[in-house]
Amino acid sequence: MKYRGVIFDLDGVICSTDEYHYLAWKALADRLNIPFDRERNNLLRGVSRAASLNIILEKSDQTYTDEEKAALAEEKNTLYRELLGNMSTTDLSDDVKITLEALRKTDLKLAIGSSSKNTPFILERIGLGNFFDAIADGNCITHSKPSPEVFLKAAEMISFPPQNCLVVEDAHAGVEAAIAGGFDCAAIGDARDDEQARWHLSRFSDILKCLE
Ligand code: B16
Ligand code: MG
Repeated sequence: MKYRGVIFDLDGVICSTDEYHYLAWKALADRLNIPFDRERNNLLRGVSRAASLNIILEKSDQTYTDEEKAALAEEKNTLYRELLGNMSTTDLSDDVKITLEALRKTDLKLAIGSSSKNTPFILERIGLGNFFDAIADGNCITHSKPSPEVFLKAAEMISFPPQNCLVVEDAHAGVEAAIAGGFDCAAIGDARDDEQARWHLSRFSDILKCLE
């Protein structure tokens, strides 16, 4: 088998925290009277918190100082973490759970490659705190997707070169990051039809077909 490792994006792939990101950004945008909807929200997938805020503020007539932006990002994160607090093991779908269990029985190394600084908290909430062989996340990178940094770090952690790792992504920025890093990418959800991806998944369990 070509692949020795699988690197999963977290938000939108392993769990649906993307909905909580949307709700928290929407509440902030509404408070600031900035137009924001689900379509615009898709631009934030895989993008760092600070870069996401800048995308939202593009639709504002006001300018914000760096201090004000930091406070707004903090406000969103507080709201987001409140929503995350309600998550539990029931937020892991059966499709994801059963597939991960099947993959765990193989020799494949399994890693997370996420832009989120909340990754450890989320994994703990959904009962996957000790599941993965390596976790590369927003806390250990300086460039967020579409830079390949987070995936390269994950590959380094599991000691396989990009050519032997499959990245699973739901964001166009993430697919771009994977390709830039020399990885094959399996695209799902919002990015499913991304032409740069090698595989197009209708559901998480379709990963098994890429690994045959
Ligand atoms: P945080 P992923 C990304 O996670 C989200 O898709 C993106 O919407 C978010 O802005 C980013 O994490 C940073 O998240 O504010 O929790 O640090 O898709 O790369 O797993
Ligand atoms: Mg994602």
